[in-house]
Amino acid sequence: SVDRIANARLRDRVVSAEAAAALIQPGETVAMSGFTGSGYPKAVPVELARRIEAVHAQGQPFQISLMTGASTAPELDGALAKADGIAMRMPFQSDPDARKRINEGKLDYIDIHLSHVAQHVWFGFYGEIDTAVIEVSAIREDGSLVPSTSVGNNKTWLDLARKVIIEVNEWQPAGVDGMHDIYYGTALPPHRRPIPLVNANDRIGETALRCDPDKIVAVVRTNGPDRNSPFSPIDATSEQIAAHLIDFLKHEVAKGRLPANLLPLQSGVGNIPNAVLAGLGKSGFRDLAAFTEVIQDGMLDLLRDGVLGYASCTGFALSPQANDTFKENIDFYRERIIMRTQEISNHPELVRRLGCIGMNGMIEVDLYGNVNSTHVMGSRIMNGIGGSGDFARNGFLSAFLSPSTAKNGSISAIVPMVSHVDHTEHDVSVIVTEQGLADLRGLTPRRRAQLVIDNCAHPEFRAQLQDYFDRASRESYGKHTPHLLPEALSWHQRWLDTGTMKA
Ligand code: 0RQ
Repeated sequence: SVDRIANARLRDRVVSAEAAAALIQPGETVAMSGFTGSGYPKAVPVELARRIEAVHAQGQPFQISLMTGASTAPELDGALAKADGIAMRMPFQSDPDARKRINEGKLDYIDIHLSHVAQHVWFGFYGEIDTAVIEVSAIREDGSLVPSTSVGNNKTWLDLARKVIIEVNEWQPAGVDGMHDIYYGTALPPHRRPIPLVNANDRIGETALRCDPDKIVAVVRTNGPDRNSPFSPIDATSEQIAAHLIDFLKHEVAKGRLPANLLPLQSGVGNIPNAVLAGLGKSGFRDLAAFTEVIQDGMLDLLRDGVLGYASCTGFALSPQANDTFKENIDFYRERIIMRTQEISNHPELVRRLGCIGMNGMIEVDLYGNVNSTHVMGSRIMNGIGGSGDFARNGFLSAFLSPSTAKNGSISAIVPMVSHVDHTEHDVSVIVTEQGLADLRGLTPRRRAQLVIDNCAHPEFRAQLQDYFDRASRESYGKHTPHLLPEALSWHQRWLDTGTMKA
C-alpha cells in the first residue's frame, strides 16, 4: 500500500512513541488532537503516562497541562489521569478516571465553550503551548497534514506550539482526504473580517493543515481504532422525547415559522439525541442539513437514506458498527460531510447566520427555564458545557432534552431552582421530557413555570412543584420570578441527606 508519509523529510523523523513521548518535559502545556473520541493520538499519551509513572515512582514530580478539542478516550485522558499526570485540563472531558479526580479536587479543570478555546489561547489567556501532539491520516508530499476523524483545535495547536509531534494513523481511512475544510481566515480583534460561509455546506478553506516542518520534532506511525463506544438500544423514554420534539418541529413548519426542510440541525451526543435523529429518519422530513459538532450513528443513517443532504462537523462519535459503514462507504460520505475546525463548526457568527436548531441533553432545568448541563447537585461535574452553549445562545431555537427523572426516580430533572447554571432562561426555547414539551418562547417567567410543571414534570413530582410555585407566587419578595430562597435548593439538599428529592 501507499506510504501515508509522502514527505521524505518527515519520513526521516519517524521514531517510536516512547522516543516521541520523551520529548515532553514536566510542567509543559501540551495541546492534543481529539474530539468526542475521534482523532486523538493513540500512542504518545500512553507512553507519556508510562514515563510519568516511572518518574513518580522515583519520588519526582511530573505533570502537564492538557488541552484538546473535546473529550478523548481511555488511552489519553484515562491513562494520564490514572498516572496523576494532569495538573490542568481544558476544555471538555468525559473520562471516568479524570472525572473522579476532578471531583475529588485533585485535578484542575476549566470548562469553557468549545467555540472559545482557540481564540482564548490565541488571546494568550492560557500561556504558551509547548508541544502539540496531533493525529493525522496522512502527510502529503508537500508536508501538509491530512486530518483524521476530527479537526477540533488542531489548526490552532499547530500554529502556536513550539514543537509538534505527529501521529500518522493507518487505521483511519485514506479516503477522508478531501473531507476537511480548514479555514485560515481567522484573525484577532480588531482585524477580524466576516467569515464567508452562508450555507452549511460551503467550503471556505483548505483540505489539509499547514505546519512549519522545522517544528515537527517527531513522527510516530500508529494503527489503532478510535474509541467507538456502542450506543445503547433506543429505549421508550428516548423515543417519547424524540416524538414530542419532532411533533413540535412539524407544528413549527405548519405555522410557517420553519421551512419544510427545517434549518441546519445541531445535535448533542448521547442516546436521546440519537433517538431524535432516528425519529427524524421516519418522520417524512427530506433535504435536511446539519451544522453541528459531532456526527454520530443517527446522522450517518440519515445521510445514507437521503433524509439529510449534507452535514458539517468537527468530529465523530460512532459505534464500531457505524464506523465500519463509514469506512466502507467513505467515497459516499466524503461527498456529504465537511469537517471544520471547532472554532468554525461552533462559531456564534455562523450559528446565528444559519439559524441552527440546537438539540442537547441536560442534567436539570428549573421552573423558569434555566438549564444545568454539567453539575450534579451543584458541585459534581459530569462532563462539561461542550458546544451546547454555542448553539443555545446563538441558534434559531434551542431545545433541551432529558428524562423527567434520574437515578431510579429519586431525582426530578425539573427543580425549583437549578443548582448550577449553564444556559440561562434567555437562551432556552424548548424543554422536552418523556412527559411532554414546553415551548417557553415569548412567555413570562410565571407562565413558563406553569407550562414546565404541566407538560414536563414527572407526575410523582408535579404536586410538589406546584406547591412550591403557588407558595412562591404568594410569598416571594418579588413576583416577577417567584422564589422562596430558603427552599429553592432544598430539593438537592434533601437528596444528599435522604437519597430522594421527594418531600
Ligand atoms: O449518570 O451514568 O452515573 O447514571 O447523568 O445521563 O440520562 O444517560 O443522559 O448521556 O444524554 O447525558 C447532560 C450529561 C446528559 C450530557 C448530559 C446523570 C445520569 C447519568 C448521564 P450515570 P443520561 P446523557 C455536544 C453538546 C453537556 C455537553 C453537551 C452532557 C448521566 O448531555 O454532557 O450538551 N451535556 N454537548 O444518571 C443527577 C440529574 C441527572 C443526573 C442525568 N438531574 N441529577 N444525575 N444524570 N440527570 C457535544 C459536545 O459538546 C462535545
